[in-house]
Amino acid sequence: MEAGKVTLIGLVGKPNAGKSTFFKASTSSDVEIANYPFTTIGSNRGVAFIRDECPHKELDVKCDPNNSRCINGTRFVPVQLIDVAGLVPGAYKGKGLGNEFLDQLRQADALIHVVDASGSTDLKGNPVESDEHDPTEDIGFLENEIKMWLYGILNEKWGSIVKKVENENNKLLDEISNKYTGIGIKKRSIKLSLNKTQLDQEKPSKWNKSDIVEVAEEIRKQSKPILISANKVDISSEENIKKITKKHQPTVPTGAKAELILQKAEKKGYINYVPGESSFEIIEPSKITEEQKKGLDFIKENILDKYDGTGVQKSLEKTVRDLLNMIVVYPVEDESDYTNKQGETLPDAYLLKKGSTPKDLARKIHSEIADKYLYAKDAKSGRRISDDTELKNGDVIKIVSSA
Ligand SMILES: Nc1nc2c(ncn2[C@@H]2O[C@H](COP(=O)(O)OP(=O)(O)O)[C@@H](O)[C@H]2O)c(=O)[nH]1
Ligand SMILES: [Mg+2]
Repeated sequence: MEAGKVTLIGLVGKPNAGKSTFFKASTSSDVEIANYPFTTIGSNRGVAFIRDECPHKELDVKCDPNNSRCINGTRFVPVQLIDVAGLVPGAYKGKGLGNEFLDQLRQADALIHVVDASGSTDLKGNPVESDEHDPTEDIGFLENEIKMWLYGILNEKWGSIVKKVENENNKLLDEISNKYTGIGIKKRSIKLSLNKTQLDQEKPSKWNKSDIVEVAEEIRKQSKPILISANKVDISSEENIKKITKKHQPTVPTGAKAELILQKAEKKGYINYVPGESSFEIIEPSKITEEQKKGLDFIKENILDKYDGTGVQKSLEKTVRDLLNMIVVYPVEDESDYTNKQGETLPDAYLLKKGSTPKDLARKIHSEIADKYLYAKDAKSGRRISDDTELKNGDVIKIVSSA
């Protein structure tokens, strides 16, 4: 993992599915962070948050968060979100906004596919009679677009790949990795994918089109894992939600518009509500109109109670925790009082892949600290830990380096 690289989630889907609503609901909450590690963030790029229990409670200290925020013992760890340009069928052939879409896709670590679960928009996002369109069609369509894009990159150079492998004894893995370097697909993902297909890696000249497509599909699964937000639950049939969930895992029933409405009501001081929670409290019933009360009751009954929240925060957290397999780790420089050089307590929270070691954490902080890594200490126990220790969620770690 590169130093300072922030996890990036792409919101994808056809027009009118609710991507921008989801984006706004995840990136415009009042949770501001002082020094977040991103410099420029364009109109369709924002910061969203993953919640973690802040170790300050367990350690009985007061924290001074720096790259994240702590609210009532919950740490909000930043990730980046891109609202990817609307996707239309045939994007991989350069149709519509295809190329812009693919360029943004390239940068994403994982995707949230926002699906209009109500079936009231067709495959291109045009409004149709409610429930006329089968939303499960959208799932295959999006996977196909990405798969065919990856296939196209390989297929274009297949002749030269074959030559390099069969005449020059190069490894197929290396040749395919070279073709995908610009897309940020790791060699490890390609290796896993190739092995899974059981195709003959010594004889790529024998492969037909469907073999290359099969490899592209495996690489898509490895490098761009997808979570589905079955959006517009407020106007969707339960049957549609079930159908989508059956076809794709993970799927999270979502009400992006409801999330936005709750946040607005919270900002106006009508309710107490924290994004991600499954309930809210009306602060002053006399302040809201009968109409507003009805709207809030509808959201409570049909979304929050039924699906345990609006699903927006859950989609983000499931993507990071379950699809990307990430944990939160807290590096410190003084393990006796959990501070950095400035004396700030538990200043930073980093997302790392499960299975990461202390050296991976060092790499995430700064390449120089990794290069001059000596050893690490678990601040909670005060003990030195071995270099191959797998870090756990909530660990507080001191890296000792000669940097
Ligand atoms: N009923 C309902 N409408 C929604 C929901 N989320 C988004 N919409 C509506 O769907 C339309 C398209 O939303 P938008 O976010 O612009 O979709 P995008 O084209 O995918 O970015 C707008 O009219 C939204 O208000 C939802 O959860 N429920
Ligand atoms: Mg939009």
